[in-house]
Amino acid sequence: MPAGMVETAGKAGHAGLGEIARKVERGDRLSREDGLLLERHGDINFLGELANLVRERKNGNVGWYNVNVHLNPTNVCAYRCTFCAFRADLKDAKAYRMADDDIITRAREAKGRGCTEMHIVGGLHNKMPYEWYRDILTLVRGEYPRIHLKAYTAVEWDWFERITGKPVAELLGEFRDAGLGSLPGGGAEIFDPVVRGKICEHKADASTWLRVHEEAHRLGLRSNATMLYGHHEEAEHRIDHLLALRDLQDRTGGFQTFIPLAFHPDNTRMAHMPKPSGLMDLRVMAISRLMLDNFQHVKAYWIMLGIKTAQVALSYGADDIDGTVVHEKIYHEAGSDTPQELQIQEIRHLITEAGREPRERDTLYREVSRGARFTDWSVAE
Ligand code: V47
Ligand code: SF4
Repeated sequence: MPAGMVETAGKAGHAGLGEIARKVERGDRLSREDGLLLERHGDINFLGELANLVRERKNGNVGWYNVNVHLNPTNVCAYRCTFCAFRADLKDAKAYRMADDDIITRAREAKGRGCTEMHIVGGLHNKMPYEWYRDILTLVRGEYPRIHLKAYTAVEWDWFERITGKPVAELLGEFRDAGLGSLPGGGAEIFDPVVRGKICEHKADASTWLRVHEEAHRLGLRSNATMLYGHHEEAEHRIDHLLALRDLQDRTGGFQTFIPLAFHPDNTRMAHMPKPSGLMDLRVMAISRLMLDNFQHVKAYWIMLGIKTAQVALSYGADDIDGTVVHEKIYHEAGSDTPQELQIQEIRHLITEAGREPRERDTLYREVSRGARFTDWSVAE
């Protein structure tokens, strides 16, 4: 164990921390008790140093980013998560549903910007059949066949199952034929049933969320995982959430990246609550990196963390800051003040300034090279 870590473990003042540092140094798995000890007694320097060790062991000095675009086809949603500033009822003034032509325009824009990925998520529209969601993929691919479609969270897949009566494996297969490339990690929130009942009582429960991802992995589709923190949850709920993800990853190996999501209270029914602090953001990032020993990547989603924290997070466990993220709506409705589009040069500069080597990836973490024209891109197989 590097000498500095013994010192910071000592300063943090709990005998068990030294043993945790030794385990991380050896590459041993941390237990639930270790996770709780880190939550309760690990100081930020100690957590950061340890998480950085794992981050560099797994990803060297690379800071990954991608060039992507978001599509939120509708904000009409049958559910009422208390943390959601995005949703609308069908008749609300702010309710929208994108027309096919608008979707095609977005696909054309994505092509013109050289995007390698479109991230598609939205509300659970109570009047639209599942075919509408499926055909969005067909429309985008019709316009821009090369783009990777990372589409629909486990909550949406559960909704499609409910409205069609078809098993999720069949739906995933059908959507894959329409162009589905992978699943985003949203909808996981916090798995604990009591906290989940407070913040998203209608949503697919933990076992359903995990089952959908397991089915996707079984079919060879990769997916991401998230955790929403900084609301009603306690340390033990965060640790148990991470352990449930780690268990599934042991069985399938299908997760690519983990993304901790900081709660943004503005314009939500939880607007009275404070935002998680910068310190909490870094602590959750570091502890996630330490507990998820079988995840290759941890993402500091700059849209939600803010650019400054995302930069620092690259030394607290994160190896990826996501992308240029044009047209993101979910966080911006909830008070995120990051610019909606961060240009590539800026992203590369942010990563370099953080002491990391910027590297563009596609959704599946293959390195992307650009030709003389930015829109001429290829991936290393
Ligand atoms: O599940 C919604 C969160 C998620 C708020 O897979 C909020 O690469 C904070 O999952 N405050 C959707 N969080 C976004 C998501 C995501 C983002 C970036 C990359 C990937 C990926 C996935 O957004 C929801 C929920 O947890 N969310 N409202 C809010 N007010
Ligand atoms: Fe609907 Fe998703 Fe918002 Fe929940 S978080 S209300 S499921 S749009």
